[in-house]
Amino acid sequence: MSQAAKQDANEPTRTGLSRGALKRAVLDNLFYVMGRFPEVASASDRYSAVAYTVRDRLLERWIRTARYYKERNSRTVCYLSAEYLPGPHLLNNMLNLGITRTAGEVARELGADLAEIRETEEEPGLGNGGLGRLAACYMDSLATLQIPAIGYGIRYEFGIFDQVIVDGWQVEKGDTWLRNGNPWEIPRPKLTFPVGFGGRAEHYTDKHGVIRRRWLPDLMVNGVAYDTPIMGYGVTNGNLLRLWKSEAPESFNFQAFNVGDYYGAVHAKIEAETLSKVLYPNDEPVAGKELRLKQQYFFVSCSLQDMIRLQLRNAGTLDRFHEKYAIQLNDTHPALAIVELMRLLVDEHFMSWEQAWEITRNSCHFTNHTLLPEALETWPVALFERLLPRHLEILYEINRRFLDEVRVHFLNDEERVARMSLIDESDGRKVRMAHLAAVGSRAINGVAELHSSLLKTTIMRDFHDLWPERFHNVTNGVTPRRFMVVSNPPLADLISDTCGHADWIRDMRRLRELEAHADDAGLQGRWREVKTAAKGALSDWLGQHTGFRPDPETLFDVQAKRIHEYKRQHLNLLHIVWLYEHLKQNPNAELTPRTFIFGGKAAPGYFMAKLIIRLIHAIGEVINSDPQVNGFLRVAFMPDFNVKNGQRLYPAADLSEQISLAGKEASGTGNMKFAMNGTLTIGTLDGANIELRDEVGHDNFYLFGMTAEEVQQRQAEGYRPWELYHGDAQLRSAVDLIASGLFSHGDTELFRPITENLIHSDPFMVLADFHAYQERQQEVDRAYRDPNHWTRMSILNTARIGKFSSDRAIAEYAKKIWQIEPAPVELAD
Ligand code: GPV
Repeated sequence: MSQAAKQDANEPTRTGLSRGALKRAVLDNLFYVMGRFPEVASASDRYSAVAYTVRDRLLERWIRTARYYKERNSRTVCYLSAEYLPGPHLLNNMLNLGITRTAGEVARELGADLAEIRETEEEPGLGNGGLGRLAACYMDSLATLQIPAIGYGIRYEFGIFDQVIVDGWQVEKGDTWLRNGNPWEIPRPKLTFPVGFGGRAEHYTDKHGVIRRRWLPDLMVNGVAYDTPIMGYGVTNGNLLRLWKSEAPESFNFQAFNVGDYYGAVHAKIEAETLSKVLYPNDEPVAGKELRLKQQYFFVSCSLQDMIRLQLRNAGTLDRFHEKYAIQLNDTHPALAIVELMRLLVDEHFMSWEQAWEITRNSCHFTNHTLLPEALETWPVALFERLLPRHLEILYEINRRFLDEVRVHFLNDEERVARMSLIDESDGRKVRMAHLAAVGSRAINGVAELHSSLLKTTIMRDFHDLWPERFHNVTNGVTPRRFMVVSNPPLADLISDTCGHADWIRDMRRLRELEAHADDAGLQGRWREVKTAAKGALSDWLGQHTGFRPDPETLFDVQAKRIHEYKRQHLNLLHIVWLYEHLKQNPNAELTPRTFIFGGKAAPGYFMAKLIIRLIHAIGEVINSDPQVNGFLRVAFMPDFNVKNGQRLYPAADLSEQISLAGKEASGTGNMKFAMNGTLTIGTLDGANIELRDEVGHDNFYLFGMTAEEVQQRQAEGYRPWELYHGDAQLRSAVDLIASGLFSHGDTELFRPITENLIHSDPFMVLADFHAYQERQQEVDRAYRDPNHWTRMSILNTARIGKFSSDRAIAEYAKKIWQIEPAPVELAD
């Protein structure tokens, strides 16, 4: 035996990182955990055996971290989010542990293939889109920056639906991500908290003769903790993602047996378990759904009870709760935390209102993620009262004190008082969750410069007048670990090779070192090879899954995000239709061959979004089978866009479409993921696009369209899309071609809702921006024909994207919002 092999043999099977230790562990896990031997193991067994092997290694670090944080009683960030979209864990955890290469070798030695094993993994789709993915990026950066943090959320049994396409329509399929088990989570059956619903509040006299108020719920549910370790990259720190599953309390059955209502007991049990069953698949507005409010209260209450338990264990009192915890509310979905924390402190821990409010207001911080008025959460007071009667009383008391403050600050302004109230009295009584979040938080932030400044002048204007010091901006960021290193290893290797180090993975500003090589013919050649290979891989995947394999030699123009009218997939489509017509009329037109690729899910109840998916397919069907244009123009749709499929898309894109109407997209984060992978952007001055363009350089970004200010002005003047339609022959013929039935086998009804909407109301001003968009696209077309110039721009996009690392974003939250310091954990040997 060689020296190295001997060392390997001595390494512990559950923690060792050597090849020998890993190999033994995989075989061990296959045998003892999966109950299989290699010859009969399925791909899923192999995946699980490898996953358990990685998990064992995480656990060691994770438990060390937990012990260290506990000993130091470290200040801790508690990120409250109804959604998390972590994506597949396996490769990311291998990367963070630094064992990707060794693991690949071990797999080969065992006659398996890491690429095949990773395909087997089902991702936890516990979110809809940007907001949930942002939470996952932030968990990654918190751990990497060694900041103690717990992510709290819901362990949905069914995450976001799987999208399949049938005859060009989206069909939703239930997501059964837990079908084959989940090696990454550790159930904590003993760590449960009771959560009440309904009933009433009453007065009682405590043992000191003090009259107090309490809540007598009529339904109890238990929240059980499921923990997933989140490792930092290249550090020992491992944080905790703690998701709550709802269960019926055991006592249920017995109670019912005693009174003989067996059916009632079983029914109540099912109702309790329904709470965490399914994620609401709407990425923005969810109208008045009782179950949704229950979900929000359920996870918020479990999370706060857990924090209180930890603080009582460590400090014996709750007086310094706000020094121990920085609670971050990811939009208003967890805003009930403000009321629930008040209830727990006052009703259950007998604190005075004043002290409880001081603690609450100093613990909570609120991030807003949208300006869309229809997406601002409100709950009918009647529903709120039925589910949470005691909370409504507390909310009224918060409101009473708050409105007094407003009156004193702005004398004689009852209109303002009505506007700011936590209760909207204008149209049925409703609780305004954004107002609650603002009143109960120390800090309020938007997610891009433009968004944060619009917040102050639009939906949060009155609050900004009252408390200007509470307002901040933290521009979103995404993790380079997942969106570069895991998604695009050849690009990561090329960058490390060019820079002579891999430190950029934790210090993204160092990508700037690439700039010096942007014109280097050698780098440009390799850069193109990497991109072309990624395009080939994407083409193969699309070929297998849709039957259409795009030509990797064409320009890949990609729009991948949730389908929404404000994101304007239909602007992209109008341009494609115009191009098609143009090509038909000018067969000799000089044009860069292009493949337009779309991806994205529509909310199941969002009719227009679903029709847009249908239209993408309809246009694709006609164009792709028209030999007259096929050298130049193709349309593809990637079904089931999720984190895993996104990882195939970002590396392969030449052009990224970020074309929302200015003022509508709070930030956008896809824009960053594409640019990191050397994709150029065509985009509006919306959300983080503005900052992205400033960073990568105006010459390396295809800008078009109205500014947010121009949009406001135009709307104020009265926007008349039909005039644009009649005044622009090219625009008119593109719209007319859709209306003509060309793309619907002569059916002139199918797409009428889209064309009529554009001509007569066009709320997202597609027609107003069409011309500018088309012109910019022509410029893209010309630029792509000069490969050296294009590649230079591509390299510069990657080189200058450093700002958009979630590490930068989290460092800003830590400093400006949370006032928290890193707590580095050492891995002693
Ligand atoms: I509010 N966002 C989302 O995905 N779901 C929501 O419920 C809400 C916002 C998105 C915004 O639309 C994006 O602009 C933003 O980049 C993302 O949240 C993360 O901040």
